[in-house]
Amino acid sequence: KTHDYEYDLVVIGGGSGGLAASKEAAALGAKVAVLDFVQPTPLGTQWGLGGTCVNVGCIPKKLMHQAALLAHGLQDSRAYGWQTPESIEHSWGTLVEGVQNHIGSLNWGYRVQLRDKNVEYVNAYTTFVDPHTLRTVDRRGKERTITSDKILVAVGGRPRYPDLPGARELCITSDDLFSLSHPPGKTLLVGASYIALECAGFLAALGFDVTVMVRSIFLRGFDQQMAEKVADYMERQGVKFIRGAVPTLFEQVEEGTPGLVRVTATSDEQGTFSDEYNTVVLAIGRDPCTKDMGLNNAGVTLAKSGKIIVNDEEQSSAPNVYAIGDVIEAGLELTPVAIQAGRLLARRLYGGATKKMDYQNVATTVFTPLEYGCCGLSEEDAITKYGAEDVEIYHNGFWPLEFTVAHRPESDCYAKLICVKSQNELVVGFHIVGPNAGEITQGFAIALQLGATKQNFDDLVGIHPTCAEVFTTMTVTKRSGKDASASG
Ligand code: FAD
Ligand code: NA7
Repeated sequence: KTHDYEYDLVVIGGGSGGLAASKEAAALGAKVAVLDFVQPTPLGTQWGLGGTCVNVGCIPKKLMHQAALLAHGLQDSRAYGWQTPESIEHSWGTLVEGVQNHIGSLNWGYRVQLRDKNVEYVNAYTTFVDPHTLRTVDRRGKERTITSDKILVAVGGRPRYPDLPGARELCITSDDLFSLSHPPGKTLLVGASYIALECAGFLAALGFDVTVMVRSIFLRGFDQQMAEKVADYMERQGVKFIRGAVPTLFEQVEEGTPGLVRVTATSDEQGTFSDEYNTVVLAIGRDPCTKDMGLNNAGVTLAKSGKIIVNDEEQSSAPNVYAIGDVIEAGLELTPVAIQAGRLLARRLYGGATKKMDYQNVATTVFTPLEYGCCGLSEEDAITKYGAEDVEIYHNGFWPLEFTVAHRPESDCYAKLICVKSQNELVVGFHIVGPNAGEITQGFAIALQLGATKQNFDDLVGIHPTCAEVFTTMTVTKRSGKDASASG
């Protein structure tokens, strides 16, 4: 080890992955700094330490999802005897204030943690000069050169803007939505990723007029039967979908908060058409923050996507430069994945550990009003991997007990297990659309990690009455063609 460098490890990016890695490395005795800088959105939105998840991702999203669940609860409440008025006002301002206050306390907490753990925090934008040398520029334009033995890139990504007139000037993204100072009003979401659907879901539940413009399919990469179920439910809850369409032009009709934007779009079916919205949220994917970082000065190879190519130890083509989180090619864009990869990397670098990050069987949940949780393979991927003949799919609709009294539909919720016949019905895919799918999926994920078979699920005794117990009593295979709808 060369002792000429100022630091053992400099982490670029103070988000989920970067903070976890830096704290772990410092705890193991390394001299560590974290360099984090948030470039404002075109609208000027900015935030504090903690990265995407805390400020403009998981945390505000889940809190607004909770606001949506409460709306559903208020609707159901009358059937349970609560004399809730038919029409109740929702205050967007109160919601945003509550959410932003919580985020503020988290930002503060992260700074305190870094100080307590002896990680130096520098609030500055960082670029590479060479593999061991970084240049930082702070808010006031002050420059500094920093050298480090090892460098970890954990800069994440930011929402992509389409190259269309008016997009940057008139549209917002998830980076602006959760702190929007005024109610969004009539809203268009462009894109059918989980971010688009989650935002559409909570906005509709809060009472806004919501439309989603879908280019092709819902939730690319996810099980398509489940994706359709999620979209179906949203449609019945009042979300409008324009399918097979893309925007071509955004024009200001009225200034103000909210203003009015005319969106022109095209689709095969409708040709060119337009409508006006108070708010347009672009959710068409995210780009890694690698563009102007001088990664080529360090000899770091990027994929076509702009993401960093790493080996199974998160090491880039430059031997002393590592990368974790949303910025790596072929990773998973999820907070716990970034955290786990960061911790394991720090332990390998400074703790003599050898354990590598396992990207298999990572569970995830789409927090649409009716949640969709999954772990393992989609039906499509299972069939590609094992062949249709070797895949056995067990499925069941279910009617949550809490839906009955509230007169909610019997056909909303659905569960599915994907098994490999030739491997003793090893369960390789777990899927559920229903209340609390996130909580349910988290628990069952360990069964998939431990290699559970369908027999293990059958041997499990259920907890009654729950939604999760559906997985202990599945008998109907898709192949049989038998009715798998909820039996009440
Ligand atoms: P980030 O958290 O993005 O942190 C990167 C940091 O680096 C940022 O602070 C950035 O400003 C900074 N930075 C960038 N470039 C530089 C530079 N050159 N110099 C200095 N600093 C720089 N994941 C889940 O697991 N569950 C969810 O429910 C969930 N919901 C989401 C909802 C939304 C709307 C979004 C957008 C994301 C959501 N995610 C969710 C994904 C999750 O937020 C990310 O996977 C996670 O934050 C990635 O962490 P990271 O450390 O890779 O990067
Ligand atoms: P994704 O998963 O990359 O999805 C982007 C969505 O936006 C998807 O529905 C796209 O439709 C749509 N899209 C992309 N470009 C356009 C344009 N130009 N016009 C209209 N619609 C468009 O997005 P995220 O970044 O939100 O998700 C990040 C990760 O989360 C992802 O990698 C998954 O692992 C989960 P398409 O299906 O391409 O037609």
